[in-house]
Amino acid sequence: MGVVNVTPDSFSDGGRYVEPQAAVAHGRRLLADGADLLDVGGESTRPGATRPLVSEELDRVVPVIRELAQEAVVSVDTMRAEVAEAALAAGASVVNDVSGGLADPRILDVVAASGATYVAMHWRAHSARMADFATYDHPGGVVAAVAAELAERVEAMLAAGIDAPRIVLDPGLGFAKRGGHNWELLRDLDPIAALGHPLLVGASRKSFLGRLLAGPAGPRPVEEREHAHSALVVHLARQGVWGVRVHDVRATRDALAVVAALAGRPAGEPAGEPAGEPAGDGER
Ligand code: PMM
Repeated sequence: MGVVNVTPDSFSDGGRYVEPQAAVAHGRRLLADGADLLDVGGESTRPGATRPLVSEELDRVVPVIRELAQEAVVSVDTMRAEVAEAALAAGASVVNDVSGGLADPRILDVVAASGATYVAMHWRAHSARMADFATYDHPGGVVAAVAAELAERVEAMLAAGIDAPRIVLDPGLGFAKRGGHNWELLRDLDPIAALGHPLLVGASRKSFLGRLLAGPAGPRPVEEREHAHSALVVHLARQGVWGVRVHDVRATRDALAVVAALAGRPAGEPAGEPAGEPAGDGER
């Protein structure tokens, strides 16, 4: 899942694709790099962010989705029913809701009525306050707490009429989680996978990677976290996650090609040569 943030203030790429044509061009680059779907969002969820007006969010995402949906599978990254509805009408077929239906419960009805795929992320509070909610005193720690809270959300989705096979779950790295929480979740996704839905994971460029790679000057800058992220992609692919939400699709495809080659499977479309081809290109 390639990220198209149509926002002035996302932590990883804020302001670069606010103009619709820049966002569309970026989406096309991600497709050329091998993205399977494009996630178009108009609200930054960086810690402390203030929310845009509904009208601003609509103005940001709808024109971009209308264009990209003609050439790609598009998801809309929104917590708002009204935006989800407009995005689906513009051609999106997936709703990626970082709040898992908690921010605007009516979104579940919109998704149910449309038959769209629904990505439900673990979430506790809006970005301005989420740091206050990063405590997990469940006896099984953060992993059991996230699995239990996602299980409750699944109940609400099913009650709203969303078909079980259309539900994808996401542990919500960095959302009401401290660095250690993210690593605990990445080490043990099994209790979440055991809920019986495909998993999506968004680790790309997040601050816990910046802190992992910190040097004397402080955390590693956002755009220099890609190698560490590729290592995570290998880890996640080997556990069979359904998707990874990423900013650098090319690097991700490369990591997935390595995983496929090691498993003796042909790599996905954009990557590499068939296994067993003789090395005749002068390279080692
Ligand atoms: N992270 C961000 C935004 N949307 N959606 C899902 N499903 N999972 C995530 O982890 C997630 C998300 C924040 O990252 P960005 O500001 O780099 O887009």
